[in-house]
Amino acid sequence: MHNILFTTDEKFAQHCGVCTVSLLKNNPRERFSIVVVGMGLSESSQKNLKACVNCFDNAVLEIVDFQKEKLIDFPQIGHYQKNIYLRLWVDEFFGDDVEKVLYLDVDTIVVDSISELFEIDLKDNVLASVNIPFATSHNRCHLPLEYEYFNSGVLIFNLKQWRLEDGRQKILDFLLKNSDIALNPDQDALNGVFYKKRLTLDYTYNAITPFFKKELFKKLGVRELSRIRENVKIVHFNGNARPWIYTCNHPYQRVYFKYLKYTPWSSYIPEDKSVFNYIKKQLRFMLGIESFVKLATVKGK
Ligand SMILES: [Mn+2]
Repeated sequence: MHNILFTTDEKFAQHCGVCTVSLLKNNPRERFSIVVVGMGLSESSQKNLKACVNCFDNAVLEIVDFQKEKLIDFPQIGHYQKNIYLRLWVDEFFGDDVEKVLYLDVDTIVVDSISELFEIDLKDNVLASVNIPFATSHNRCHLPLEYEYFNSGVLIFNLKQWRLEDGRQKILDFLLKNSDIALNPDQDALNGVFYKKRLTLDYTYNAITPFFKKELFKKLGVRELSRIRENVKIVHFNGNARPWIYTCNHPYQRVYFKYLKYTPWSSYIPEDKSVFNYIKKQLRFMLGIESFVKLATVKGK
């Protein structure tokens, strides 16, 4: 049984459902115990999320209502809501016997088997995560230059080590000391605290938006970029690349909508869907002003 953690608010419940379906569709031979943590999720969202696993016999989904009082000591930084911190209670959402938990941001979709992730020996590392190429965030999280900065949207927690090291307290200490500079609060803190105690996963496990842009990450080289695009396992719609917004031209937008069809939110229509915007979308490619690449094939069962 593999353990999965999602944290979501009401607005992202639909995307959490889509990600859940994508995970189960592409990993039919694995068994999953999924925990979704939210603060005051509506009855209908809870019902809908549970319905997402109904047509799969390899998963159970449990919803945990997080008590907001627990967040009292955590600083509110920038425009970020405090609910970004919920994942830090990962040790409380799973039993004492659980050693490994895969945390996924709800703005991701799984498009291939990720069974290998659960076979990795984490040794005494606290985390496993995926680097952001060419990141320039070292200074603000006191990260030595010889270490790479990682994205916190896909994380494997080694719960044994997390408990041993009192991960949540260390992150809180870091945030209280650095609240003026932590631009991406939780992500900066995880980097700043655990850079020596984490494993690096391949880019294909957290393919953030720039991997699908024509001009960004070019320095990685054509071959490496195609390898990542062709072998992607988890697509992360971070930044402004929101596939549920119609005018987004991310090549995996249609895959998002494919999995949406298997959720109770299947009748969702983006507010900005119109003939005018359809033409605009196509024109951007025709005029060569679209920043996203167009892929001949996309993954995802
Ligand atoms: Mn994200």
